[in-house]
Amino acid sequence: MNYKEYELPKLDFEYDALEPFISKEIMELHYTKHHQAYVSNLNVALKELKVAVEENNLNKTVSLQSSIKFNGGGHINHSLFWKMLAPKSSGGGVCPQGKLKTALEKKWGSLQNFQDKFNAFVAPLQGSGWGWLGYSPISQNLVFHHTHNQDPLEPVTGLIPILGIDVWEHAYYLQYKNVRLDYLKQIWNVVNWEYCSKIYEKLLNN
Ligand code: MN3
Repeated sequence: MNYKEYELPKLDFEYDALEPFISKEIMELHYTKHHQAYVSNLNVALKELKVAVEENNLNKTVSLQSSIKFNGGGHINHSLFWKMLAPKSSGGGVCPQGKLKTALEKKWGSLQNFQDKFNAFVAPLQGSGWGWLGYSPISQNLVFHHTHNQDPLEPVTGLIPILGIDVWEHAYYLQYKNVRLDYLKQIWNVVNWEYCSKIYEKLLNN
């Protein structure tokens, strides 16, 4: 059972590049402290899992699952999140094009209405979690979903993430205080729709 330890992925932009919508302070803490902690704790849990499996220690093996789900989910979710954001100067906030644009407009009428409905769906999420625009391979439809804590969308629900927004307080509190909806309204300015559109087109072509 050999494997490579997980690492923090490289960011495609500077910490201050999403300002004024996401502050440098939030971005730096979020990436270097929060995301790093998920990666480090995942590696610790996997190291312990390796030993537990080799020792046929089933109690220990089972007890490690929640840490792997939480920290592994945190790593999956944040790695996606950084790709799904882009500074304005690199196309952040530019409306989706192609098939994703068509699908969003077909279902929600307009991009603005889609964003309003997404915000209204995600803002009331109790506690910490993520808001998602997912693709259901079964209904072949775009759907809203939210997951709690660091539950990653695809492994937990089977939906494929097209867009994921972190709504843990650490993602916005230093700038938007307790007003999660204000953060959600502003984040559309830095959504990397080009990246999201590529995921969607790839799914349709498979
Ligand atoms: Mn986070």
